[in-house]
Amino acid sequence: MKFDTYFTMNESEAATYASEKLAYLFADDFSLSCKEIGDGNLNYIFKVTDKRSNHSIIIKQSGPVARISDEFKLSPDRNRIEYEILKLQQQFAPGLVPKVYAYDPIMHCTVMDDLSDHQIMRRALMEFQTFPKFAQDISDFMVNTLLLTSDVVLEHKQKKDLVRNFINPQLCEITEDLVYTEPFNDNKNRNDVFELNRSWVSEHIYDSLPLRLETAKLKFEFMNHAQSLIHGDLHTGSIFVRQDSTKVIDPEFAFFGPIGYDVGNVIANLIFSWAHSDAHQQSDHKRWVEETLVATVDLFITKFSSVWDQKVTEVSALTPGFKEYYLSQVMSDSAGVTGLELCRRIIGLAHVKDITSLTGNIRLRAERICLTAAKEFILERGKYCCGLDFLQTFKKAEAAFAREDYV
Ligand code: SR1
Ligand code: MG
Repeated sequence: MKFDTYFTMNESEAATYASEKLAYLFADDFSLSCKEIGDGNLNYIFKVTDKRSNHSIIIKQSGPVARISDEFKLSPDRNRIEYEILKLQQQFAPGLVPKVYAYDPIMHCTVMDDLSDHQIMRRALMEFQTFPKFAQDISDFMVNTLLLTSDVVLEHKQKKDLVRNFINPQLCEITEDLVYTEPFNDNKNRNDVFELNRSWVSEHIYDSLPLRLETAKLKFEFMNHAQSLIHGDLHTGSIFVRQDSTKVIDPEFAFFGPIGYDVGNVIANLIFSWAHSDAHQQSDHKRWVEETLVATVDLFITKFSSVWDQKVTEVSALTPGFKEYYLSQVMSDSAGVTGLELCRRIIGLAHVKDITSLTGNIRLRAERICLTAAKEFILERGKYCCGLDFLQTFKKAEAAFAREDYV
């Protein structure tokens, strides 16, 4: 096989691809096997293993349509974006992303480290595992990849070159539709609402004009605020964890957008984990998630402020009071996005297993707590200054939905 014309590979073709194109990554006497292990919404993930040495690598290939639905026709060029971003993120946040070895612009695939010694964070959290380094690592990742790619640090023309290179219209369109538009509009959408919450969602979400107005404002903020090179899909399915290590994967939604988009995604997905542990009455795990969420926000703020003091040289950004103004905008955006992500994973097309694995009244309650908190995050986003502020909102929503009323 020549692999000089693009086609989507099956397992045996990916093994042949590795032996023809990637032999330098294996010992001389390799004998390869391959398994497709992807469970995401978009791409194919081939794990190629040398049966003799047990050494393995990952080949990630983009198809012309999304796996979740062929309604989404996508340029496989997203693979180039992912490769280039992973290399940049390795520079800004060393050790916190997988190492990449190669990119093939014909076959639209990227070759990277196999992280099989880690676990997908969402799955591990659903088993009530805890990860002591997570808050430190993810706050480092966010501060370093976000602040260091913004105009307050980068020379402005260099930053504009990066903006041009990482323009990502198709994947941004998915986010604009699935996160910002459809969950708040009950017509012409692909929403998938849990039967027992259908009328509640109509009354409290679709029929709320203030919510529609604030989400419209946030949508134009997402589309027009080229603040930093954001990951763009930083949920717990995009994070691999081990007790002593954290790796962020899947940055194909990356583009220059608002910093709060990444921060809000992390917070919302911790809240999904919290709701899952709450549903299973795992109070120790719930407490760990609460502490981790508060620590993540507070560490993000402290590190953002100290990296700002070390790295910012831009003359206007050095004006006294500007750092505090900038950070307060970031926190407000983060709260807004926390609410959006909570809504879209419950109402929209792409759900999360933390919630869909629940059934009956237990799921009804988990969804209502998340959606009630989501409304406050969006409508009152200006009030969030620290981790405890975030915690208080979903604890208040929890208190409003007393367990005995719903189980
Ligand atoms: C059509 S893609 C649906 C979702 O999966 C990705 O992981 C993103 O979160 C996207 O919104
Ligand atoms: Mg993904």
